Amino acid sequence: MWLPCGCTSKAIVTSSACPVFKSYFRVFGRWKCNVAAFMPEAAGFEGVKDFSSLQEFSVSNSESFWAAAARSRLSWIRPFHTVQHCDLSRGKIKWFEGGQLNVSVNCLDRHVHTSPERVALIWERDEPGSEVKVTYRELLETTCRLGNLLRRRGVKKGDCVTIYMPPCPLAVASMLACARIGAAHNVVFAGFSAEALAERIRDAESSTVITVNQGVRAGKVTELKRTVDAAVQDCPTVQQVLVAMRTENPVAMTAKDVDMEEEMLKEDVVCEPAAMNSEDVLFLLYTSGSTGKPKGVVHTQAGYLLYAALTHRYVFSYQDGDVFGCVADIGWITGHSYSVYGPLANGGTTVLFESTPIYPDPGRYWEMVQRLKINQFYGAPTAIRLLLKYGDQWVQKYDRSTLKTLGSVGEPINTEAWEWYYRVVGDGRCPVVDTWWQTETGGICITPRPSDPDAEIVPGMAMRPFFGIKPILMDTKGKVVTSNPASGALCIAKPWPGMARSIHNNHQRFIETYCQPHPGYFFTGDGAYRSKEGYYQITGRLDDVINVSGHRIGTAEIEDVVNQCNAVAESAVIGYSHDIKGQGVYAFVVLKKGVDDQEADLSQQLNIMVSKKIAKYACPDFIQFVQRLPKTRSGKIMRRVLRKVVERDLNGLGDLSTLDDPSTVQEIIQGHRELFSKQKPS
Ligand code: 6R9
Repeated sequence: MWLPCGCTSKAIVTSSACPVFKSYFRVFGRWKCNVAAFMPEAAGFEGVKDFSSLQEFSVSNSESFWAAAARSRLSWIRPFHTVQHCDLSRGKIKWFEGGQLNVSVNCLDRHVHTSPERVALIWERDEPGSEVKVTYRELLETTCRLGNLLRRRGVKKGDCVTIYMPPCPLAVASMLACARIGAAHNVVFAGFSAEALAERIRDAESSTVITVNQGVRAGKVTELKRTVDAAVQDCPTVQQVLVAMRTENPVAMTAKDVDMEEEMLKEDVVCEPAAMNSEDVLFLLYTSGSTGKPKGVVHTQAGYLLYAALTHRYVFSYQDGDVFGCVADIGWITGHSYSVYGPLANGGTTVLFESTPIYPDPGRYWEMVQRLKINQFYGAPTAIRLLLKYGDQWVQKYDRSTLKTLGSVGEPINTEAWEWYYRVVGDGRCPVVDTWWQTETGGICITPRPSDPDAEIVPGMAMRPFFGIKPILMDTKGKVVTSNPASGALCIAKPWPGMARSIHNNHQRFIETYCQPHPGYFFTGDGAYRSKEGYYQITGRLDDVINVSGHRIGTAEIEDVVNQCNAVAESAVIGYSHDIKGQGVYAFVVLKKGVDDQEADLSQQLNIMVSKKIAKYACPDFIQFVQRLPKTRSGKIMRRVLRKVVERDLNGLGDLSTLDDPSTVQEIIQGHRELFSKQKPS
């Protein structure tokens, strides 16, 4: 399971094989002599002469490194007295204690002082060519009005506001308005169903929800407000729903609803920022784990913001004046860190992408790059694989000469997609950074850049740890593997400021999931391979989490829904390798005795249930009805066997002697063949 996937020396792009790295070297080569030009704080770090020694310093002198970065890159209301106070084995993580700051001031006010008319947001609306630019001054004013409105309507420091909106300036203003008044936010991806939304609102105990009347995506209108109405019925804590208008179509308003834009007009454009402690909660973001219940990952103020800002600047070589194009939805951590917090903390210009890669046609991204003059493009392998299939002409039609860095995130990027991204999209000019990280890590942890300007980049490998990150591999006996090459469970040996602090209302689950598997280390749940050069390649999850188009979903979450169907006795869901989505969802379903529903009807019913209770992306691509599931004598479903059947690796079925009844496997193999021959995945 930890095998390196296709990393051959043939695929390695070295500086000599590839002209981009030579030119990169020429442009940035000078900092080799002057590391302080690259990172001003480094002038005060003893013995730091080049990138490698800076990385080493950041790990071995992490307190000095992070203290210097926090002092120079954040604006503090009150300085911190303790850099870090952490004990990973007990799940205790505190950074910059004693310090007070306001995240919205760091993202807005300080830039308004220096360049109020600089563009903060470019809202790339679904309708191509209708982008809206928002300056720092405008974004601050909108945020203040909204902050005042929330305060007037009773939202207090420490409350948690749920935001159910597509990427748009008002969504960003909502996040920042919460930060301004000291409330936490809980952004829920606007593709989630009413039930999934309700579960997250309840767990976050929100009394306020912010939404829009309707969403618009790929030319289609979605009834977001109606979804909120349905969700709120099951959420006794909700007292008010603020509704903004994304389209001109009026929607039915209930007694709880507030016309957000109308009310904002009544508010002042100045809003006193709350002084927040470094370790107060900034936001919750729900993500999937290996149980059926999503986890509300907790991030706090100063450490998160600093880490998002530093990674944004250095991984992508972001320079002042650049236009940063992260196409992730704000409902995911990538949207939080690299559409909102990182770029805004750096005073950058960031794109909010509302559409899809193929709307109105497969040239959408590159037409946007040309029109908005995007300098850094950050997207997901699933989209790259999809676009690759449409052919190079959709890319070549457009001028991409502004591009300087291309980024990839969310799942492993296969060599073919990486090469296409590099050669066709980037014209062989732009470094491609395959960035590994998680909702829990807050920001990018393993990435080819920053590194020495002439350092090689290997396709499909995240490669090198970011500043302050010390990755290690654990073997199956729980011992740290020190040799290379090696495979193992990926852990991080030291705390860093951007890491999650807890799981909302369940700190014990935080400890059990991340701290206890390998005491003293942060356990990521991913497997990795380390090459003989010491480069990391992520090989996938080790737990029952699958990754569909870069979106995490727990197999247990899907099973929970499937099992709710009256006709279903039990089920087992696994991920399988999918050409475009990275992983697809494959469900094995055992029906109750005596059920005589048509399988096709049942499949459709199950798909509807999953999309209604979770989201469309979680729907099974294949549903195989089976008589029995392979189980051990103690009754545990052997998903390993099911995976091998679907991977057609019958030689790899392994030891079946612990199975209660090995003949089930033959039935399943036969059923799988039949299903594959008659059904195309949806
Ligand atoms: C940022 C984000 C995290 C999981 C992570 C891993 C997978 C993310 C990856 C990658 C291989 C990369 N993942 N980046 N796998 N190479 N460059 O995606 O957060 O939604 O929490 O997912 O995604 O399995 O553990 P999140």
